[in-house]
Amino acid sequence: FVAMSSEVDKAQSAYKSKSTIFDKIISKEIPADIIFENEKCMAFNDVNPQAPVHFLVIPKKQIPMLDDASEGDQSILGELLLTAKTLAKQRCPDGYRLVINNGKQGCQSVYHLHIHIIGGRQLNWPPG
Ligand code: IU
Repeated sequence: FVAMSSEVDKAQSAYKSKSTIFDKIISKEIPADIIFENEKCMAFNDVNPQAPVHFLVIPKKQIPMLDDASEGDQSILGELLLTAKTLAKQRCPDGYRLVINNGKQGCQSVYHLHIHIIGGRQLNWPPG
């Protein structure tokens, strides 16, 4: 018997909805450990960190998943990546990893596009 990891569990039962908990973090309705914010995006520490450094970079615009991003999202996608890089470089000078989980089998549990930035220890490859 192998127990299903809770992250997989969550992803199995997650679905797209009009708004998510990340919208409430953006609007400050619920608190988060915010490390960066500008008019287009926000970064905050993950509540369930998988490494010494684990934060998320999200667009303020509602894009449920990478699948939903379009040509018109080019500049926000670039902004997310550059924001992730700038923050990661400061926090993880020896290296880090970016991850975007997309859909059920990709283990996505919150349907608001987000980049995971993970580091602060030696990471393994391949991921599970
Ligand atoms: P995923 O890629 O959709 O599986 O990642 C969602 C992440 O959001 C996951 O790592 C959660 O720990 C994290 N998270 C959070 O930081 N704050 C929250 O309120 C919720 C999830 I809900």
